[in-house]
Amino acid sequence: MIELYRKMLEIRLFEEKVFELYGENLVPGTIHLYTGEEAVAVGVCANLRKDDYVVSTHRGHGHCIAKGARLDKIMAEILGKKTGYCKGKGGSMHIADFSIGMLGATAVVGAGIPIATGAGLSIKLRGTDQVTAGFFGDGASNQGTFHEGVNMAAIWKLPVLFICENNLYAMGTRQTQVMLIKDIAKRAAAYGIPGVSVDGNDVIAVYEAAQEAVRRGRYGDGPTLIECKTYRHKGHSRFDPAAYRPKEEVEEWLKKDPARRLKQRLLENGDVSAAEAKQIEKEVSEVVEAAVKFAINSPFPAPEEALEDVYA
Ligand SMILES: Cc1ncc(C[n+]2csc(CCOP(=O)(O)OP(=O)(O)O)c2C)c(N)n1
Ligand SMILES: [Mg+2]
Repeated sequence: MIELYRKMLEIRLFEEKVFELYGENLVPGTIHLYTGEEAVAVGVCANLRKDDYVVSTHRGHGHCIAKGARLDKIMAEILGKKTGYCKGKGGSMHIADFSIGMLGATAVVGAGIPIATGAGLSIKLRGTDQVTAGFFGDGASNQGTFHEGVNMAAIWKLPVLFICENNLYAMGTRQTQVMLIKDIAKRAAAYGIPGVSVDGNDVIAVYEAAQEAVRRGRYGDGPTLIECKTYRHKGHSRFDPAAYRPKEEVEEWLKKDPARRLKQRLLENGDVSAAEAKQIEKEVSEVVEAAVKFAINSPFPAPEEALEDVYA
């Protein structure tokens, strides 16, 4: 549980830095922060092995960090530096690291779902006991790719965890405006697979749901749909003030902050003392600081490198 807390904190403090650096005009392109949703990535990825796969989204920093990617290389990538995961040419929404099973992110909403299915098919064809976790939003679950990707994984019993991060909004559109159902997990019934809705701000609840889904995947029982109910603390992207959200709703969700909740639990159970919690915070913030330093001091790629690593 302490490790889960540390990981959530890593994502939180890392993104606070990204937000700051964006304000200083050091981040090319836009950013979509994961702040408030950390329990989803951390609870799921804590069940994964290094050789398991993750397919991410436009809101992907948390997935990368939870899967074990290096903070300094993610930060360098976000700042467009040569030392970044994609040599600074991918940026915030395109971080990949095949050596840890991070298959990458995509800015195209819903496009990662069939890729997760494809990774599941590759596992089945190779006959290993790996699994794939594909993350996507509530908005993405309304795309045709969701139906196609989940149905195919279901009929072929592929080892895929479909993780729907239901943060109640797709940009400024509320879930209730575009769906007549409340629980997206109910859609699993249409494909004959298990679907569960969990409190996505409770890292232990997410962990336990993912544990069962991973077990199913490894034993050849097929995919699972897990809907994690959560909330993004910030707007959709950097410049969205999120004026479409009622103030009381935001306040309600801020009270359910997943990192603070776990810290509270650890303190109440006596698993960590206040001093130990402080020490963890200090250590994490030092790692994040080092990542920022590394990224800022790294060079940009040279103009003549622009067409390298491009496939045609
Ligand atoms: C195919 C496609 N349509 C629209 C967009 C513009 N867009 C970017 S993010 C987003 C909302 C996605 O919402 P959701 O899937 O719930 O993920 P969240 O941002 O809430 O994490 C939209 C519509 C896009 N990038 N790709
Ligand atoms: Mg959403």
